[in-house]
Amino acid sequence: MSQSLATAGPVAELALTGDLARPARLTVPGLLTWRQHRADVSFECATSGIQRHRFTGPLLHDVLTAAGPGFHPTRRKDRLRFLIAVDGADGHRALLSWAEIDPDFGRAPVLLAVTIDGTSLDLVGPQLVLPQDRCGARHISGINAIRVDGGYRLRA
Ligand SMILES: Nc1nc2c(c(=O)[nH]1)N[C@H]1C(S)=C(S)[C@@H](COP(=O)(O)O)O[C@H]1N2
Ligand SMILES: [Mo]
Repeated sequence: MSQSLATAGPVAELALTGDLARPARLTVPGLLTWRQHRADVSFECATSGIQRHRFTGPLLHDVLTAAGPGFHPTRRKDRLRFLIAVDGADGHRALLSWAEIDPDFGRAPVLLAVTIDGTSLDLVGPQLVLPQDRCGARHISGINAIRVDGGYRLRA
C-alpha cells in the first residue's frame, strides 16, 4: 500500500449502543480528547506466553458514563443489572458487569486504549485493557461495538 493510502486510510469506528441516553460512534481521534490514563500491563496468553505492553486511553467508565446509561442517578443498587458487551471486529466478545468498573463497586481501572507501546490504534480501533486480568483474553483489540444492557427491570 502506498503511504498516501495508508495515512488517508479509514479511521476505525466503534458503535456505542444500548440503554444509553446518548449512543455514539467513537474513534481513536475522538477518544484522545478525553482525560488520558496510562497502564503498564503484563498478561499471560495460553498460546503466546507472557506479554508486556504500555497502553494509554480514557477510562471505559468515563466514556460510558458520558453516554448516559439508563440507571437511577443516585440509587447505586440500580446499576447492578447493567452489563457491558465488548466486541472485536473479528467476533471475539467479552462481557463485563457495570459494577466491575464502577468506582463504588469493583473499581477496575479498565481502559479503552488508543495507543499500544506508543503506537496509535486509529486504524485498528481501540483495545480493551484490564490491568487486573492475569490472562490476556479479555484485552479485546479492534473493538467495533460496545453495548450497554440494563436488561429488564422486574420491580421498581
Ligand atoms: N479482537 C480480538 N482481540 C483479542 C483476541 C482475539 O482473538 N480477537 N485474543 C485475546 C487473547 S487470547 C490474548 S492473549 C490477547 C493478546 O493476543 P495476541 O497475542 O494475539 O496479541 O489478545 C486478546 N484480544
Ligand atoms: Mo490468549
